[in-house]
Amino acid sequence: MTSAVTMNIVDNIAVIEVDNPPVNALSFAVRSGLQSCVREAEQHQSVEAIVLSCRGKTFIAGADITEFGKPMQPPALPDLLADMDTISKPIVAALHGTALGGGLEVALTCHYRVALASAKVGLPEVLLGLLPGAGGTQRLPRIAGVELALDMITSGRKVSSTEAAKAGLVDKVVDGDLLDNAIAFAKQVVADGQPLKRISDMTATVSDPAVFDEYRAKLAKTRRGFDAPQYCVDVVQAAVECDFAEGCKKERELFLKLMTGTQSQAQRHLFFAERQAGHVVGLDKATPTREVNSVAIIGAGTMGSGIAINFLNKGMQVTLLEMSLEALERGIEHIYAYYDGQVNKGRITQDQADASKALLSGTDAYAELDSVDLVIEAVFENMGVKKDVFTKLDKYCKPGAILASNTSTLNIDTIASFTSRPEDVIGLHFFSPANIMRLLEVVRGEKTADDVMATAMKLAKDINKIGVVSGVCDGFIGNRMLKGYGREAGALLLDGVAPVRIDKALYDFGMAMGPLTMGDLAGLDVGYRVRKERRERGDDVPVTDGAIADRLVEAGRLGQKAGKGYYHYEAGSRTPIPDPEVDEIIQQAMAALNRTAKDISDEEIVKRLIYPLINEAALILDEGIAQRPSDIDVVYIYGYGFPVYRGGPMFYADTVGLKNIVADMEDFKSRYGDDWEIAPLLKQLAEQGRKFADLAK
Ligand code: T1G
Repeated sequence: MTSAVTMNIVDNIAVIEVDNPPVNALSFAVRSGLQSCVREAEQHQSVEAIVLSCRGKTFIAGADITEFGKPMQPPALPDLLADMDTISKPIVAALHGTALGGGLEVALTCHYRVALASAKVGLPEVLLGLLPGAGGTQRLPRIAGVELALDMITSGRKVSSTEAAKAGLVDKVVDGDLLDNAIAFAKQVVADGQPLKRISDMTATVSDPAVFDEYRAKLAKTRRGFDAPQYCVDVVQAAVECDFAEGCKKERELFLKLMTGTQSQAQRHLFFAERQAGHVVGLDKATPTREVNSVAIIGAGTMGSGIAINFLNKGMQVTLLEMSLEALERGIEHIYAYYDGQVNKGRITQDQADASKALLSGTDAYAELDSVDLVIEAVFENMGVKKDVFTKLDKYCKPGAILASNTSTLNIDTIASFTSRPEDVIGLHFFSPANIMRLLEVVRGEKTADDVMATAMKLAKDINKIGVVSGVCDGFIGNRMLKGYGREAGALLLDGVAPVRIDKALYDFGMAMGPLTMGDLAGLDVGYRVRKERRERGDDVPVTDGAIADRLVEAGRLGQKAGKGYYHYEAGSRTPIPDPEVDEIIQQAMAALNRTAKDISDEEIVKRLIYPLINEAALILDEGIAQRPSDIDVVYIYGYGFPVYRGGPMFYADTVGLKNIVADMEDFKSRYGDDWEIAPLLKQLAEQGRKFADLAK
């Protein structure tokens, strides 16, 4: 027994209880405590059966991820479970909360499972770049069938106790007191005197062995570049083709291979990075938050209506304000169409859709916003328009209302200065589509109040976003870093590298899509207007900046929305098709700028796009715009399609080695000029042989 695991004997039933907050992870103390308690119960004459339960909010939620990468103190989980598998007395697991990973593997080693109706079970190891490493890949197919096992293990999804019961994974679903029900179940098992239901004695069968290769082909598309999902299929197949011991050996071999690989280290880094992002440096965790039950969105365009859906989904009153009644109607129709689509896809019921729609109202009168708790402005990216909006908000909104801007680049402090309450002003930068993308940049103005920050970070969690704190600068974190990425894509075009080669190199690196396809998706006219405005106000914008993109826009090639941009798009299709007209435009631009084609490798293409992200991030960290390197990883994973299995730009930089990056950048500087000026922090860390991870806080 240890403090984390205790045992009491009640009416000849040994009740073993795990108490290791916050999620009863299988730390060394829990593993050793479980081993000693189960052995003691086996030896104890009066004990007829064992119930395994947990205190707190959940049954065991998995191995203790903080122990990964460190020497494993015995008993390792597979050894503990092998021990439990020899117990001759019935063991009943009492499941509540989320029995996940090693927690479900412990439960599967028990002979029976009793679960609260609200409980969920799952094997999410694949989301950490791993596979279940303690018999889960061998037991789950045996008890629940190969198809469900493949689904759960390759997706990592949680399954409700009701669905689990249907599959035979759970023996009884109960309401009311879980422990009482589990003890009663154990007593009944003793009374029935049936042979123990040991899963390792069962066999796993599959009706059509082709299912494995079908899964491999599907995962090669949906989980492109990830190793773990493919290995998950291999070990489930082993559960069918091998005996239990052999299958466990195969599982162990592949588990250790993944555990020591970069992909899992990257995904475990992101697991903690997402959670760390929620901690605001310098903000007391006890900072009170303001009540937010009603929200107004200014602007009923694509962003405004997408933002509105986030809050409607949380059951909040949403008022959509738009000066043009026609645009207001369009915005409301867009939102209604979203909910109708969700019903048609079977994701929500008609009643749920109607309830969400009922929370939505529209107006063109600012005076009607006098009682809302939060306003989010999502109007045209022009400071004059913002000034008009925030002046009115300051006039009509109640004291204490939070006034947020969804601006993607404009200065939040300037926007705050249009009001008499700059402490209530904050940036909430959503990413399009705003109801789908999980990233939310929370831009802290110079005068933004602590409780407004705390409220915004809590709100992000409430609407299932990942809030990342950003300071005030042009482009905040993500878009500011994107500038160098886009600049180099343009430079490579002027070096005679074809659009399709640039995009393929970055797609093969793991980006969701290449930079030029992304430009066509976002619309080339956005950047065109920004460069035009900057040139008109006399900013120094190099002629090479947008040299190709501007010519494309002037030729009416605005991107996907125009059916053509860097690529041609057939009507109704998003598939980019190389277009000779674009090649012609590139040739003209090269001639006009006296540029000649260069022989550039795919490796250099990737470095010339990814290293500017890393370099700009170093400047962003140095200026205190981002709180920590891992926050920048979260921004790029959740906002820009950076490959998850590379952990984000900063984690990736550490795996490449900062010294190597600086050396390449010095070479690029000698060949391509001052755009390759190396950020002082990057140079300093490289010289000191340090990593970005050393800056974590
Ligand atoms: N190990 C260590 N710490 C963990 C943890 C874990 N498995 N899970 C959560 N935490 C910490 C988390 O970092 C946070 O800390 C706090 O608990 C609350 O988490 C052999 C190898 C269970 C659904 O992948 O999915 O078993 O920030 O904010 O929103 O086959 O945590 O407060 O300091 O997420 O209520 C498999 C991971 C492991 C489950 C609860 N298990 N956890 O969500 O709280 S690998 C998992 C979750 C494994 C075996 C293999 C969620 C949750 P802090 P939280 P939540």
